[in-house]
Amino acid sequence: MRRNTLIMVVITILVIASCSLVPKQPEGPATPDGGGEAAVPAGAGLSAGAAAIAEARGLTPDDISAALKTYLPTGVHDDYVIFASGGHSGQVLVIGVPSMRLLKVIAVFTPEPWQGWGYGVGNEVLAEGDVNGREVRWADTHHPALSETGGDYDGQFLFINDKANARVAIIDLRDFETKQIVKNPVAINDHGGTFVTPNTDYVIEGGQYAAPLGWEYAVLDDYNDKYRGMVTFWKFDRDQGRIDPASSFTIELPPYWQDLCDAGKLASEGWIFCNSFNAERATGGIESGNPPFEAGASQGDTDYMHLINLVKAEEVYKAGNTTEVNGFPVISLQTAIDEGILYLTPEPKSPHGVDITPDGQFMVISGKLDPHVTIYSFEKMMAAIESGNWDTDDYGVPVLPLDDVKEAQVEVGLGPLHTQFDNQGYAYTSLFLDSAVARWSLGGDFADLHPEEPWQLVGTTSVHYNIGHLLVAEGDTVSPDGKYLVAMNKWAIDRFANVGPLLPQNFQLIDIDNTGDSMQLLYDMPIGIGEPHYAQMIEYAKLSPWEIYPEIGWDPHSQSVSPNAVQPGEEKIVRNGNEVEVFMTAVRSHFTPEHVEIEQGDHVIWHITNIERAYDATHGFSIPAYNINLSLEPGEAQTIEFDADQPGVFSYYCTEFCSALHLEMTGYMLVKPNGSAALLAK
Ligand code: K7E
Ligand code: CUA
Repeated sequence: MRRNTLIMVVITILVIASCSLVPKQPEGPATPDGGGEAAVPAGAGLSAGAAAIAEARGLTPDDISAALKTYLPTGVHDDYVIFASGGHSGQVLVIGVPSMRLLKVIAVFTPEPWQGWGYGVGNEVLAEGDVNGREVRWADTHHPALSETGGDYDGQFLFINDKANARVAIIDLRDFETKQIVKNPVAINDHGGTFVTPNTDYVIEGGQYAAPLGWEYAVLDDYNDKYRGMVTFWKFDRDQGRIDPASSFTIELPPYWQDLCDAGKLASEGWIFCNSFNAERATGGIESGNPPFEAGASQGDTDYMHLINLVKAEEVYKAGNTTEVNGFPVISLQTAIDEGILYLTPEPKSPHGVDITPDGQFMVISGKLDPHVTIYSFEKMMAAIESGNWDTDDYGVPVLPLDDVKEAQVEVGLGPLHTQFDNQGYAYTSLFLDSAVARWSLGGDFADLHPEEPWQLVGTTSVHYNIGHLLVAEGDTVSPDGKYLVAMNKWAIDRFANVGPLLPQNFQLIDIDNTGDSMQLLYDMPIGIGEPHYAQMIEYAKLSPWEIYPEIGWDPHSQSVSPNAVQPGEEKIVRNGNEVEVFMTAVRSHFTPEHVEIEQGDHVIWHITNIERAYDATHGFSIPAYNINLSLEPGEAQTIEFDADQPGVFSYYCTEFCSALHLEMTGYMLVKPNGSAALLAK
């Protein structure tokens, strides 16, 4: 590994040296054929073989350096890992950086056969996400949030929301498995989640489309009175690795469409910020001659950023000053106003998201219909609250005047959406309409880190196409790493081979570690499942997942040894009336027992433990016709239950090619037809 690194460094130096001899290509929108740039000149410092490849492919020096920057020889691990939402696949994607290799798809809200998720195991977690008793086995995941300590990723847990049904899931990063799903009792859909407070005391789930709280009914004519927004604070119990709904609460908000939230940190710790759109409270109805939502919700020049005092809200909740919605404590809008929990301030033109600088001093908002980002000062907000100089909205919520709280505005380009930060005093904003990323300079304490004037556009780079979120390595924490930026592009169009009318999304890796103004595009990665919205990038060294489960007989759900663990030599089948209990082990290359004889109508409880201690020695277990399909990682114990209602002969077998004798890793489940035992006895 050390030798490989050395070789890489030497090659990189050679190539960089050769690149500097070539005039830099002007940056412009890429042409679909990707042509236009000169091929690498002969004698540019490459070996004869490499030069021949470069020439045959028409590679430019930039192409070659991009290839080298992302290439990892076999066995070399990535420096960073991305956790990306899987969009409406309901799952989470794990991607290595800089290689952009897909490392894993984590099953979350949706059954995932290769992980045995939802086919005998995982069902109880999936069932926690049932909505009003109905099975909902998909989700529209939007915003993953890594757990934080002191405002920095700690690599322990991952949270993610389901916009479609207002649910939140928790993934334990010791085994990358989903442990819990909570359904919001107050809201039927969400968007402003998940985000965590700096020590992960709370997981934030903000709403989106206003509706009567508690999934109630009210006609749209009553929108102003009966429809409401909300933000829920889920208390996280780190020891249990679970959200504790009994210590969680919601704040009722006006029926503006809360969009995204972010937790204050350092200077602003204890406060929460949520942007919103449709402060117009448009209710649509294009078919009745009303302005469509897209027009009605964009009439006004401003919407409202919400400032929420979480410290005060927690006090009020703990004092019991709440009402109940579906049995869940809610701080009413009036209480939030009376107690100084909620303030508003204008934000320009249909914004999307609020992003807080690493020091917690500034809140960045981009109006989708405004070419600027607007930067707010936390200090000025606090002073404005202190001064008491404000008007109120229709609901009596104080509205802090924009001029009192605004720090700066930077014109960045068309369709600005989301912003992240690096370690050199720059911010990066995605430009949906321009299909570009804008880099701009921060002010305040960051002004010393870069040569430019504060609050200035420094440069833009084109992406392909229609970028939504972007992410920088640890770029939403108190200490961003810079180095890499990933553009999460909504459209791919011509970037990849045509695979029919439904196209993948395009993640583009950009090197932002260059000093100066260049941002080099390195790599395009197609995302062929769902539409990822947001992602976070964590240093790989911060993760410490298990290689195998800590002890034989481990139950991943409880993260402890299962009382039903089966040790080698303890395999057996126990009958108790018409209940049959199977105690089975799996190891290369056999299940014990290999014959399971039961009778039609028996209730079967089947315990199975993978007793392997070798890294990667996973066994599968499937029973045909009974819809059972497990993945048993080394040490893992699982229990499945079913009624043997179908007689016949069923070969259970291992679904992982685990050894040379994997095909022999099988057994017979013989289900005697009803009454046959009685017949034989005669
Ligand atoms: Cu697609 Cu954050 Cu849900 Cu923006 S969100 S693009
Ligand atoms: Cu175990 Cu194949």
